[in-house]
Amino acid sequence: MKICVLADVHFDHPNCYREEFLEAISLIAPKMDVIVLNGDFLDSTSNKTRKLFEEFLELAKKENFLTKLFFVRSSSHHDGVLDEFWDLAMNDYAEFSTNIGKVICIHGNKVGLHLDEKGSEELAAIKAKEILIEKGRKWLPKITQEHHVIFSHLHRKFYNERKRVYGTGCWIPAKDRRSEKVTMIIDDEDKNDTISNNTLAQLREKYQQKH
Ligand SMILES: [Mn+2]
Repeated sequence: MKICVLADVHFDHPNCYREEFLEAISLIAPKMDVIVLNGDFLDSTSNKTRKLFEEFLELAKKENFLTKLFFVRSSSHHDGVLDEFWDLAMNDYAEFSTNIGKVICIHGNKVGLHLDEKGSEELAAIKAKEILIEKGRKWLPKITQEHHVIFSHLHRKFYNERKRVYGTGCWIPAKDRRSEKVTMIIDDEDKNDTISNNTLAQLREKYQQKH
């Protein structure tokens, strides 16, 4: 199974790297089974946002990946417009059973993921996973150590294979530029590179049609 996770796109944000995002999604889409947009796909709830979103859906339809899209909701503040598009595949999380175990994608704000003063994004995410294992949430499946948990929201790329906790980047300017324009790909049949964070250059290398 091939799953792609893109998050914190903030598609209608004036500083969104929209062209690069569209290039990334167009490059990988033909090879993916599912494309998870893990929250904060949109930034505001204006009419302009609605129009841009409709344009994105048109493009997805034209390029035949509309049915591969799965939207994970973040907050009504950012993703409110999504609720008007009731025919899209959407939920507050996305869970998959793969050859490497269960994978769950959540937008961190929904489970209280935040950065405390001293902590790092990665530590905060590890802690958030531990709390989920301990206490759970009514609206979430039961989460165990074995789950690979993919958190968005902090706009920070990290990768902790041992703890099975991962952070996605964002498509607007970030504190650390290495967290910008990152595409996470899970390919449970690729033994060498099962979960990878890819820059646009790496995507071009891997997925561009060779002529
Ligand atoms: Mn965000």
